Amino acid sequence: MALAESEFIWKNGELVPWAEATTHVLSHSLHYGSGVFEGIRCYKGDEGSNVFRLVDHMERLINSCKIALIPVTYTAEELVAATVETVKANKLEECYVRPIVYRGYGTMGVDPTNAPVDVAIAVWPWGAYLGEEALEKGIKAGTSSWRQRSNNAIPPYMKATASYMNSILAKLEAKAHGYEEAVMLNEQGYVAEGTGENIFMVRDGIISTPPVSDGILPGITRDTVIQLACDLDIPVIEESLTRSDLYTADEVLFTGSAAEVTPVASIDEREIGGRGPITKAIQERFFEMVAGRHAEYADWLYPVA
Ligand code: PY5
Repeated sequence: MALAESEFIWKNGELVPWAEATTHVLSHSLHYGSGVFEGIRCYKGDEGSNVFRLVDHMERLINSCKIALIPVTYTAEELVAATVETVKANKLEECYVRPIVYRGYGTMGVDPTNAPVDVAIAVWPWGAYLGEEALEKGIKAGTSSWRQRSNNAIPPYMKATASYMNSILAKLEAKAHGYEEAVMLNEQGYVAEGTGENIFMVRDGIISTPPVSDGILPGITRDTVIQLACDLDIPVIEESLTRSDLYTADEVLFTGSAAEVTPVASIDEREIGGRGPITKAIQERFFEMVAGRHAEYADWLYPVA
């Protein structure tokens, strides 16, 4: 599926036409994965468009730079302003937002010190990441034979471009086996996350999700779902999960900025059953909230206007 191109991309402080936002083939990050990024969504509300948890995403981006020792000169506030400028310039009511900070062209050794740090923010319309139907029916998932990188390898805590080689291996393997998404286990064999999503399960009315210490990205949608569940009086616990926990769960769901709240219909041919009542309640509240229909979450919506 081709990308729905927009008009302008913000690059190092300026809006440039989409086709001109290019980079050299000898860019450091292209060879060594020395970049960090974010994935964010802008939703249309009843009173204009809002970028969902924009400040939190930009703060996580700055934290990823910190872990990766990438000396970014923009502050989270400046990147927030640049995002709003980019969404406005492209006149989009709803879009996905992809900020990236990467080591550019300037040196070919592994030592990145002499490579410049480039920053870009692209926006484009992007529908349901795992398909519109998946939001209702759920997806088929499979446990990957590839393990999630440990906290002392490429830390899952930072959203690094390099991490996605791990995700790509797992995603291609899952697809080859007829699954739509992979479940990554960590080196200890506990459930970590999807290739671009966090994971939750429901049993006897209680929601469980792996703790960040099990080696996952501290997802902003994960945090959102925990908050929504608490507000719906559904208990949430963070605990290490095994694949057998998932196989025997009442409901399993993936969360992410791209994937939003996607139910899981089966894992490794064990039927879970698609969107159950708790997933449905959370999903409904999530979509109402991002559309601005719950005043109590107004702080999470950053207005574009
Ligand atoms: N885990 C991984 C490995 C991710 O890539 C993502 C997000 C998440 C969890 C969920 O984090 P959050 O809720 O903060 O988005 N993935 C990106 C996204 O935009 C890229 C997916 C293509 O959703």
